[in-house]
Amino acid sequence: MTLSVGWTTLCLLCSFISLNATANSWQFFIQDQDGQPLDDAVVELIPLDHQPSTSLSPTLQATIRQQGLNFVPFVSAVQVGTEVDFPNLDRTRHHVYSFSAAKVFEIQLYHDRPEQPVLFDKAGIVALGCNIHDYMEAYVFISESPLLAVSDKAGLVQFHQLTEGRYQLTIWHPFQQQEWMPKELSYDGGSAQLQFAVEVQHRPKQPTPQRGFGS
Ligand SMILES: [Cu+2]
Repeated sequence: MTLSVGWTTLCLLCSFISLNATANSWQFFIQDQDGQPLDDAVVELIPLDHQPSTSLSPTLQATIRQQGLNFVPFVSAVQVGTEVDFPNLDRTRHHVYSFSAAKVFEIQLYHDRPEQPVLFDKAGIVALGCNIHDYMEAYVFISESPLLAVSDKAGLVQFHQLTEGRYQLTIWHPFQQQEWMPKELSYDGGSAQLQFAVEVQHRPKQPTPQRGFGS
């Protein structure tokens, strides 16, 4: 396992711990600046020496629910070409929109399920809002690479069946304090855990739902 570049200040703690668990896998452990596990961090690997195996490609469909007057999940990571469904599980109506360059759209006031999913056809980051509930927010990270995942409550992300070679690593979090500088990693087989720290400005991401006038 080798690393080929220096780390920026964002990488406060980077280390490799050998695992003997699953073969050909990388586990990423993402922490905040205080060493606490950080969820909702997107980890993107772009293979630099080969085309990603098609067996790694996710199904190009995803779902972001409107549930409990919030978006669930808060952060999604999808490959370019993914169709995202926005089912409304609440009894109130929502009006989902994005002004982000990667995808400008709106789904006018609706109940249940919108007529069609939204196609995310360009790489980038989309911030979602709701016209009825101003506090509602969520994010979609869209990548050309299928090697994408969002860290869980334990700050963990796993990639299996990796091919040996160089990868460009990007980590993104909606509350990050600085833009992440992509890093080059080299995978030479086996299994390992990689730890990275991201400096974030903590704030509540699921504020107490307030009644909108669409209620
Ligand atoms: Cu809403």
